Amino acid sequence: MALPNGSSVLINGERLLHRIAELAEIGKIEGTKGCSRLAFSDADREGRDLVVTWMRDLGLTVTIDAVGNVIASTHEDGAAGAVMAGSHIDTVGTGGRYDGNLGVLAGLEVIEATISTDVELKRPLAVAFFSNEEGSRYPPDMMGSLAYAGGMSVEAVLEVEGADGTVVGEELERIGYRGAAPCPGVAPHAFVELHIEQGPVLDNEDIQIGVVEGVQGISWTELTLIGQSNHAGTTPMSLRRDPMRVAAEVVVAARSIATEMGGTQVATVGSLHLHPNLVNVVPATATMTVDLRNTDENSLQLAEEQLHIRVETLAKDEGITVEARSLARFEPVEFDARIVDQIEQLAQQTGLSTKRMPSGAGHDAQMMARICPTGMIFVPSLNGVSHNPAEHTDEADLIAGAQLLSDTMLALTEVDW
Ligand code: HGY
Ligand code: MN
Ligand code: MN
Repeated sequence: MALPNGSSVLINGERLLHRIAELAEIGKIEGTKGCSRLAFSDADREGRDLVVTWMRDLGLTVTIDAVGNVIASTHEDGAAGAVMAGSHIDTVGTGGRYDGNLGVLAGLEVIEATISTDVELKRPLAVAFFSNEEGSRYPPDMMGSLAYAGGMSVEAVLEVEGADGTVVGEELERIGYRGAAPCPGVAPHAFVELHIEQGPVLDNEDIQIGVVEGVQGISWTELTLIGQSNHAGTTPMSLRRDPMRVAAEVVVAARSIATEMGGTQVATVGSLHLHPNLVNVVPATATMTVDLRNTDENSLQLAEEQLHIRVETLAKDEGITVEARSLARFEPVEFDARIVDQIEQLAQQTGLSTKRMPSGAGHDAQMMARICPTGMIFVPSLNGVSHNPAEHTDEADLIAGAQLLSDTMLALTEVDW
C-alpha cells in the first residue's frame, strides 16, 4: 500500500516530545520521570483536560462517550470511516510517562502534521484515549475500550467499585467526563496503537520496531482468604486458622505454576491486604490478586486450574474458606495480518530494524480488534522496565515510532477492506 501521492507526512518530533513532557508534569512523581494519574482521579481529569484542549485547538471534532472515552476526528462524523490511532492517558500509581501517553500524543501529532500539509486523504483521521486502561483502581483493565467495543455495558462499567470504595459512575461525574456520546462506539475503518514494549526483547536485541502480532490472554482473580483472627501470643500453632499462611503459600504456588509451565506463562501476585493487619493479631482475612497470562488459551486455562487446585488444597489444610472473584478475563487476540504486514513493510522501507512479537501487556488495541482491523507498533523500553517511574525510551525511538504510525495511518486511508 503506497503512501498517498507518493508523499509522506513528516511528523514534528520536537512537538511530540514537548507534549509528552508537558503531560508528564500532571501527576508528576517528584524526583522521577514518572507520573501517577489513576483512572478518574483529579490528576486524570487534569491530563484529560490538557489533551482535549490540544484536540480542540486543532479544530477536531471531539466526542466524549458515556464511560469517558474521548475520540477526536478530522471529520464531524467522528470515528466513522476513519483511520484511528489511540491508547490511554491514565497510569498505574507508579507509572512511567510513555505507557499509553505515547500512542495518544503520537496520534495527535500525526493529525496535526497531516493538517499542516496539502495531502488530500480519502478518509478522516482520528485519535482516541480510552478510559481506565490500567484497571488498577477499577478492574478490569482496558475497561473503556472494552465498553467501546461492546464487551461491557455502560451500566456495568458505571457500577464498578474500586478497592478504595469509590464507584466509577460517581467519579466520572465528579471529574466531568461522563459524556453524552453513545457507547459502544462506532467502529473505525482501522485502528493502530503505538506503544512502548514494556518488556526487554527489543532493547536486548537492539531492534527499533516491534511488529506486534497479537496480545496474550489475561486472567485476574481476587482471592479472599477467610480464617480466624486470634491472639498472636496465646494461640497454639495447631489451633490456628491463619489466612496469611495460605496467602504466602499461594504466592509460591503461583510462581511455581509459571516456572513449571514455562513458555510464555507468567504469574504475579501484585496486591495483598491483611485485616486487621496488626503485629500481634493472627489475621482474620487476607485479600490478594493473582494475574496469570499466556499467549495460548489452553495453557492459560491449565494455569487457572492448577491455581484453583492448589488454593483449595492449602485452604483445606489450614481450615480456612476461600472466596474467588474474577476481575478480568480476556482470551489471546491476533491482529489483522494485513496491518501487521503493512507496519513491517513500511518500517523496513524506512530502514528500521523490526521483529514480529506478541504483546505481554494488555492494550486497548486488543479490544478494538473486536470491531475493526487493528495493529500495534512497539518501540523499545530501556532494560524492559515499565509500570515504574524509571520507564524510558530513547527520543530517536519515540520519533521513529511516531513517524511509522503516521506512514501506517496514511497508507490505511488508501485501502478498502
Ligand atoms: O495490565 C496490563 O497489561 C495493562 O498495562 N493494563
Ligand atoms: Mn499501556
Ligand atoms: Mn500499563
